[in-house]
Parts: sequence; C-alpha cells; structure tokens
Amino acid sequence: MNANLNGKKVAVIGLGISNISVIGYLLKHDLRHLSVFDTRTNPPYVDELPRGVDLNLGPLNGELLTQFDILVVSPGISIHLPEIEAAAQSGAQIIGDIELFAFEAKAPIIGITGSNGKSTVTALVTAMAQRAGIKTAVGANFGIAVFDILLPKAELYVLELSSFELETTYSLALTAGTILNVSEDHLDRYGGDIEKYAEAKQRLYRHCSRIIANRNDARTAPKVGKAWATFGLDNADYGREVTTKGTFLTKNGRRVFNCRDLVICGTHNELNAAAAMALADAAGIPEDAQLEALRTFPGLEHRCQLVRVLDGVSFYNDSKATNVASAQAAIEGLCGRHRNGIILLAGGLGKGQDFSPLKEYLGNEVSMMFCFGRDADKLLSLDPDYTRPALNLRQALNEAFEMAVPGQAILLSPACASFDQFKGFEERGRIFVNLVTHLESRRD
Ligand code: UMA
Ligand code: ADP
Repeated sequence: MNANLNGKKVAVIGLGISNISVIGYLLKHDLRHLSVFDTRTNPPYVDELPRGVDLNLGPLNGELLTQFDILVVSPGISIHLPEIEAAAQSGAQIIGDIELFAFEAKAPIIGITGSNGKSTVTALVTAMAQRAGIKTAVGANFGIAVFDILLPKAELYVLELSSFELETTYSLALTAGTILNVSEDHLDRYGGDIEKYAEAKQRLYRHCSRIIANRNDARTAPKVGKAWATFGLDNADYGREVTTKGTFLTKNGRRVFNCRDLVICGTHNELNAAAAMALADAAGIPEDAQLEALRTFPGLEHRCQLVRVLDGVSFYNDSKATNVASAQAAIEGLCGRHRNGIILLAGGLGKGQDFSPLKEYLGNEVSMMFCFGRDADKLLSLDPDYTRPALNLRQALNEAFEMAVPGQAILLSPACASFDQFKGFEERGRIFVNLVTHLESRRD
C-alpha cells in the first residue's frame, strides 16, 4: 500500500488492543479525518480515546464507510462483512496494524503463524535471541499490539501472526518465517473451507527471505517459491531422532539436543523446538544461545501445564487448546506419562470444527470425556459410552476427580474457544487452576 497517510480519510474498525495502539500512531499524521467504529455498544478502551476522536458504536454504516480512503480493520472483524467489502469496492484500502507496522519497523522481522504452537515457538525464538544478547521485541497475536513494541533500539522483531492479521497485510517483509501447521480452526470465518484458511496463512510467505515449512504438513509448503529449510518428525534437515537412548533434536542428522532436557513435553513441543531452531539459524542467532534457551524455557501458561498432583491424580491446564488438533497433541503428549490414562474436560465454542478426530481416543487414551459449554452436545455425540455431560467446568472437574484413580491425569484441553462461558482462554485456565488448587484429598 501507499504508506503516506497525510491528507487521508481513515476509519479504524474495531476498538481492541491492536487498534487502540494504532490510533495513537495515526494521530501523529496529518490525516484529513479519523473515525473509529466498533460494532459493540460497549467496547473496551473508549476511555482511552483521545478527546475529539469521532466514535461510532453499533452496526456498521456501510454508506459512511465508502467515504474513507483507508480502513484499518481489527483482526476480530471479518474483512468480508458486506459493509467493508462495499468500501473496498469504492476504492478504500483495507489494512490492519501489521501493514502499518511493516512500514515503520527498521529491524529484521521473524514471522510465525500456524494453527497451533505459534505462541510457544514465538516465545522460544525470542528467548533464543535474547540469550544471544539481541535486543528483541515480541508481539502481534502474542497479545501485545505491534505499535506497543515498535522501538528505535529494537534489533529484531518476533511476530506471532494469525490468519486474520495476515489477511490485511500486504507489504510485510520477513527475514524468516514459518507456517507451523494447518488444521481446522476459525472455520466460522472461512465459510467452513480449510483451504481458504490455509491461503490466508500462505500470505506470510509473500515477502519472506527464508521460508521454513513443516515437511509433515503439505499445507505449510510455500505455494510460490521454495522453502529455505524444513522441520519434521524425522532427522532430515531440522528434526528429531528417536533412539533407544532417548529422543534428540537434530540438524541435518547431527544430534544437537537431548529432548530429556526440555521442560516442555510432548512430540508437538519437540517439533516446536525444531522449528524454533530453524528460524533462529535463518536469522543468524548462534546455536549455543538456541540450546541454552531450549534448556531453560519453562513453557507458557495454560499450555499443558501440570497444576498439581492430588491422591496420585495429575491435573493439567491446557486451556489454550482451542481447537481439536491442539487437544490431540496434548492427549498424545501426556498419554505416555499416565499409565491409567486421561480424563478429558472439553467443550465451549467449536467454531465449526469437526470433532470426530477425538473419537479414536475415547475408550483408549481417554477413559472418559466430560463435556461442557455451548457445543457440548457435539462432543457427547462422539461416543455415549465414554462421554458425560457437565453443566460447567466446575462440575466437569468435580465429577472427573470422583471417578479418577491414581496414575490418571485430568486434563483440561477443551478443543474449543472459551467465549461462551469465559472472557478468554486465560480466564478459563485461571478458574481451572483455582478450582484444582482448592480440591481436597479424598483419602481423609
Ligand atoms: N469485536 C466486535 N466488534 C468490533 C470489533 C471487535 O465484536 O467492532 C470483537 C471481536 O469479534 C473479538 C473481540 O471483539 O471477539 C476483540 O477483537 P479485536 O479485533 O478488537 O481484537 P484485539 O483486542 O485488537 O486483539 C487482537 C487479536 N484478537 C483477535 O484476533 C480476535 C489478539 O489475538 C491479539 O493478541 C491482539 O490483537 C494484539 O495484536 C487474540 C486471539 O484470540 C489472542 N487471536 C486468535 C487466536 O489466537 O486464535 C486469532
Ligand atoms: P497458538 O499460539 O498457535 O495457539 P500455543 O503455543 O499457545 O499455540 O499452544 C496452543 C495449544 O496447542 C496448546 O494447547 C498446546 O499444547 C498445543 N500445541 C502447541 N504446539 C503444538 C503443535 N506444534 N501441534 C499441535 N498442538 C500444539
């Protein structure tokens, strides 16, 4: 896009974390006009809006939007809304905060997208770069708006990018980037079509110097151009080797790290570590810093975290598992550690996903699944013998604990978004941890 904002009529659509930060940036320009829109009647950040900014709440006014030159659209708003499409047809540029950031950022950028593992890999690469003494700023879908991390002193940016953010990004040039994996998620925004979702993710590769693809997931291979490196389950390029002495991370067949020394667990995290090393090499981060970061990275909150062991039962908080593939990864990552299997707590908003991949675990790795939330019925229909309804998370946990035997794990890995019952996955995870912390032993 044309980076010159001066003299332009700009509409900011959506008043969330990203756009409140963009507004501050926009106001530094000599705009002809700035209006803010949000479809909610009571969005956050209204109090933080500078005085005099024109604010429009409630349903979007399509007619009004056609009068703007540029629409800066929040990731939470679909650019396929008729009002936004009409503005685009009238000649408005539809962009997001990342597009504007792309013009301002002077340091190299690493970009990470994928259905699962984005935050973990983003945090790992950031830890690797920081270990190497590189002044690194991390943000975007990671939860920190990009305009809050834009610093003249930054030597490297690491951005976690969602498909929504990529849809409104055109010029972002990456030093290194990856699509970690593509599985069903957010299909409610893509008309139920996973290929459309994958296409949005492919936009990450458009101006990417060093593309890192997952060789076990064809949808991550670049449609245009070639991968600089791949990562995967075997020991080709970046990968792993499973031996009788343990599992090792490898680079071109060379064993570089014993997975025993990883704090984060599960095969999916070994893949995440391999991807992080590939990105780090692509960006010139020294190997000793990579390995040191792998050794010390504690994992992120709400991702397969052991909360407590009570009466021999282990409780895991994997509230960030907001889709089926992430719940599958948690089940597979934990089942080897728990000889008596897993009781799964799942449910919430299914976002149009097909839950059937969970069926194969029922009666096998998962001895029972307690289902709560808006789409509980869809989960319950997978297999009535190994599923039970629960009114809410509290009831699911209490009933699971009553049923559990020593050696079992109770795993909150909901395979669903949380917004039907919670403010977000963090709140869901915090409530679970709090409930678990207050459980009393049944042995007294
Ligand atoms: N909303 C409306 N009407 C509006 C604007 C927003 O109803 O006019 C709703 C959205 O549907 C959404 C919520 O408000 O439910 C917040 O949307 P937003 O676009 O204002 O979001 P921000 O607060 O700016 O946060 C966004 C990302 N949110 C989304 O993509 C939905 C955050 O990712 C990101 O951390 C933040 O920018 C920082 O740049 C969160 C997320 O859930 C973590 N991402 C999804 C995911 O990871 O699966 C993609
Ligand atoms: P994202 O930012 O893409 O949501 P996170 O790193 O926050 O990814 O992890 C989200 C969920 O996905 C967690 O439940 C985690 O256990 C699971 N997960 C992490 N990495 C992977 C992966 N490579 N493949 C499948 N699931 C994963």
